[in-house]
Amino acid sequence: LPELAYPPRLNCAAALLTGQPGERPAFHTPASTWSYDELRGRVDRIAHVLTGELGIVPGNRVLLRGPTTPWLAACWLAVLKAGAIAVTVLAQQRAHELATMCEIARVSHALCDARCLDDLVKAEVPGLRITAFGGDAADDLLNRPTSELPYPAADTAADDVALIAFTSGTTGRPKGCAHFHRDVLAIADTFARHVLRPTADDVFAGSPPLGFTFGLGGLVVFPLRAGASALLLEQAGPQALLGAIAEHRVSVLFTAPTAYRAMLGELGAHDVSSLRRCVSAGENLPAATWRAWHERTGLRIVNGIGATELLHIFISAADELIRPGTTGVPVPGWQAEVQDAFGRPVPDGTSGLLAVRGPVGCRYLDDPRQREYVRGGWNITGDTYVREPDGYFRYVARADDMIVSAGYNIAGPEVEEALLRHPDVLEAAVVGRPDEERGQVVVAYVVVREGARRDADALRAFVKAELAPYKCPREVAFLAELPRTATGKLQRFRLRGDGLTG
Ligand code: 3SK
Repeated sequence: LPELAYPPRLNCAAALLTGQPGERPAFHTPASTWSYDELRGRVDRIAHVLTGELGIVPGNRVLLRGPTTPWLAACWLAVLKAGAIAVTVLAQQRAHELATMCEIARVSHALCDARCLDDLVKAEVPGLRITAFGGDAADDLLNRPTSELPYPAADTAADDVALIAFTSGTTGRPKGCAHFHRDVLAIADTFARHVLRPTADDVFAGSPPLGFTFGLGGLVVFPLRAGASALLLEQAGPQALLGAIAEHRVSVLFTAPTAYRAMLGELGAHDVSSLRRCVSAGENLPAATWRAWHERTGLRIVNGIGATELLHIFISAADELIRPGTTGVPVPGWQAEVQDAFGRPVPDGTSGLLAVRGPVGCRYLDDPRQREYVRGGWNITGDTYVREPDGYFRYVARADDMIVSAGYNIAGPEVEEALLRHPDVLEAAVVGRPDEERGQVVVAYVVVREGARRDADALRAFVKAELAPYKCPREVAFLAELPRTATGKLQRFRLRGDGLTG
């Protein structure tokens, strides 16, 4: 196993911004390029504003919200460089969700792209100090009076918390995962270094947002650690990705299986000859998708499984080691096994719970579910897996009630809670139904109050206003009652088929 020996005092943002030639590109957008010198200058200016005018001190939790832009990435780096803790959330998340996350992470400040301020303001987080960036000059972080001097990085310990990332829980309440400064470098020094093997000439791009650690790693941490560059796209749908790959000569692509399938339908005359690595994670990659992409492009997709709890990918394979239909083998630095419910390894070829351990661990913020995730020194990811006799890990299913739709993890109970806030809804159960295109789609079963209308469109619109749109049920079916056990527990498994009608 490779040694990951970091010094006891470590600021990962300073480490990620050191050593690259100043004139080399760091970030591109469709319209501009930031050199490493420009990036370093902007990060330092922001860090001066944070610790000067905004009064942020090491350990403060700072919410970051916005579409994927170099400004958002620079804010993330500045927060860490100043020794504060970055709490990244998705631009699509609504006021209700933001309020919960701010409460869990005890957020004191927010840096928010001026275009998505509304929901954050609506969240009415007590005492939250919101600063906009990217908007009109008066409010812009970079247009505030500040020192032009380099910003000396905060003297953080390697195991000081650098970031808090959220994952939806099966009970609906999101879980905040704390990760250290050394963890940020560890994901680059394990998965990226040993599987992607990037060079300074690589151009990274992809669809996952920076509020999802899949995107944070693939579009910020990995390229900077390699002295490479990243193309940051606000719109990163399959069509936009294909255009951008050709125009910017993208060489390392991060996206989900759904996007690979969608891009296959659009490949046409698009030139993808610059691609060297295509990474797929976020949901299981079917062998058929891998083969179709390989046939059309000659490229071997690097499949991987990662988790917010463990920051990034821990099982994968590259090049000739890739075996379609499997996820791969533990990334150097990581160990994995398949266990039974009592934490005992099961024989190869038998399905069980995936258990992993390595340089990054799960640390939920004040959440009893920590005891379920970390057992006997292993992280139990909640996935059912088989290890084949040759040591390759094959995905079977999610072990819990999470719905995985187009790469998004969606907790059914969270959607149920949103539905139950509608005055017409008496009971609700939300499950994932298998779907060829998206892996699963969200389906809601609803019992309405007596005399209330059964209006599926109205309920869908209601949920869309409460939660990020990707959590909105594709279908709402109405039942007279929900299936329950004798003790009153909801039997979700009975709803997963198509078997019930109202
Ligand atoms: O949650 C995931 O699926 C994931 C995949 C890759 C990297 C990071 C994460 C959180």
